[in-house]
Amino acid sequence: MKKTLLVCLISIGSFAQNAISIIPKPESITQGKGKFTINSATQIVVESNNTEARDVAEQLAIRLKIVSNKPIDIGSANGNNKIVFSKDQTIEKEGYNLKVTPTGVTIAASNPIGHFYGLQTLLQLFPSQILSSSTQPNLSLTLSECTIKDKPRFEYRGIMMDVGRYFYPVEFIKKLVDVIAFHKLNTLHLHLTEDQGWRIEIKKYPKLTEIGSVRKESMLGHHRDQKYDGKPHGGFYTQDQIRDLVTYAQRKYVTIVPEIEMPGHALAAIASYPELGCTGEQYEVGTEWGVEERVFCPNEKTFEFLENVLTEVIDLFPSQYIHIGGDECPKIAWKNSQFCQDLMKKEGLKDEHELQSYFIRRIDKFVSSKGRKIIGWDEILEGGLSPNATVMSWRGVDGGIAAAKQKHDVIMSPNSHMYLDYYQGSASSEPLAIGGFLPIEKTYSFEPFAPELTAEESKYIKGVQANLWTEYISKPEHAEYMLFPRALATAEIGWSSKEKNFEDFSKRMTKHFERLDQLAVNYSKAFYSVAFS
Ligand code: TNX
Repeated sequence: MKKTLLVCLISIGSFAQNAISIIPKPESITQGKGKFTINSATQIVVESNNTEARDVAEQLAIRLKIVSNKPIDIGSANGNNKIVFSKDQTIEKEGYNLKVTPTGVTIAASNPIGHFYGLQTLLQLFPSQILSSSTQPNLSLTLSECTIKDKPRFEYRGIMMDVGRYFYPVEFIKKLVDVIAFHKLNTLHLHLTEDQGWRIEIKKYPKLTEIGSVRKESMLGHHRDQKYDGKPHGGFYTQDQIRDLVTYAQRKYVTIVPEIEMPGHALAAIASYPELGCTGEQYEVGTEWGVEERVFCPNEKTFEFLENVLTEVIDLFPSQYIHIGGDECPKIAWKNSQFCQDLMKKEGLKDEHELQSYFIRRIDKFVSSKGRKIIGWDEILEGGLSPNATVMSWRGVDGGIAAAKQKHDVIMSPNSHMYLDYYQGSASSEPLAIGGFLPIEKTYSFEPFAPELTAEESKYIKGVQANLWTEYISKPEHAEYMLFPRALATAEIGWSSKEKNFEDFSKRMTKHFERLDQLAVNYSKAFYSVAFS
C-alpha cells in the first residue's frame, strides 16, 4: 500500500516536472510528442529584419551564452536547427504564436513586443536554470514539441512602486523592470514625490532635491499606533539616471509612468519653496506617515511651478500617461486661506471639492497641450472629472465604475485586492505592515470588469495595477518580499483570460518559485501557511 502511494507520488512529481507551467497562463497550449534540442549548430534567425526584433533575438542569444558559455549566431540560416523570430501581421499587437517542432522554434508576432513576450514564454519552457546568471553545465536545452497561442486580456498591466516614502536605488528599479517584464507586465508607475521626500532632480528648482529629498530624524513618526523608524533618510534620481532607466525599461517593453503628486502629498515641495503653500510659512520635510494637511495652494506661483516641473518630467519620460496624484487632499488649508476663498468666488466654485477639480483641470489642460494624458487617483472625480483624465481606482472599484460610466478610461487598482503593502500572511509571523490582510488568493480573485458595467462601459477598463506603498518598507529585499508572489497574480489578472482557477495557479506558482530563485527574487512563502494551515 505504502509502495503504491510512493510510486504514485513519484509519477505525479515527474508529470509535474514535464508539464508546461507558465505564468501568466497563455491563451492556449497544445503539446506534441517530438523534441527539439539546442546544440552547436543552432542559429537564431530574425525574419522581419527589423532592429527592435533583432534586439529581442540578442536578448535570447545573451541568455543562452551566459548559461551554456557558447556563443550562438544571429544569422539567416537555412539549416535544420533554428530559433526563428518571424513576422505575422495577423497577430494582435502584444500577442505571439510560439511553435516548438523537432527542427526548431518559431516565435511569430506582428511586432517586436510580441516577440519579446514570446521569448519570455520560451524561457519558461526550459528548466529554471536557463535564468541563471552563471554557466550551467548540466542544463538541458531540450524542449518538448508544443504550440502556444497567446495575447493579453488588458493593455495596461502595472505595478506601482512608492519611492517617495523611501528612496530605492536605480539598480533595484532596474531589477524590478526585468522581473515584471518577465511576467508580461508592461507598466512601472513610479510614485516620485511625497510629503516625506521629493525624489527627482528638476533643473529649474534645485531646492527640491537639496532640501526636499532629505528628511530629518524624528521621534514623532507613527501611523495607526505603529512606530516609524524615525531615522534620517534621503535620496533622489538625477535626470541622467532617469534617462538611463527609461531607456533600460524600453528595451524590456516597460513604460515608466512618473507621478508628481498634487495638490496633496506635497509637503517636501512646500518645504523647499514655501510660497507653494497657502501660508507661506517655512515647513520641514514630513517625518510622519498619514494624510498631511499642508497642501499646494492653487495660486499662480504654484501653477507656474508645476508647469515647469511637468515640462521637465514630460521631457524625461516618453510615457503617454503623466500621473498627477490627486488623492488625499484635505481641504482645511484652502478653507482657512483668504486667497482660496476669493478665488472660489471669482471662478464661481461652490466648494473646495470644485476647487480641487479646478486645480486638476488646469493641469489637465497643460499636460494635454503637450500631447500627453493625465491619470490620477479616484479623488479626481471630486467636483467633476476633467475632460481628458484617466482614473486609477484605489478606494475599491466604485471610482472606476463611476469614471467608466462617464466614458473615461480606468485602471483598476482597488486596495481590497491590489495593495501589496498589506499583510499577506498572519501578522504575528510577518514583518510589520501598514495593516490590512491580503493573501495572494484574494489578489488572484480580482475581476476588473465590474458587474455594474455594460459591455460598452467595460471597454473603458484598460487594465490593472498593484501598488506597493512603502511607509514600512525601507529595503529592496523587503520590497521584493511584499511584491512577490502577489505581483504574479496581478500579471495573470492583466494578461490571462477571465476564467481562473486558484488551485491551478498555485501549482504553477510553486514551480515558478524555482525561477524566482534563479532571478534572486526574495519572494514570500506566506502563501503556504495561509493556504494550508
Ligand atoms: C493611501 S492609495 C494612499 C497612500 C498610502 C496608502 C497606504 C493612495 C492614492 N494614497 O498615500 O501610502 O494608502 O496603504
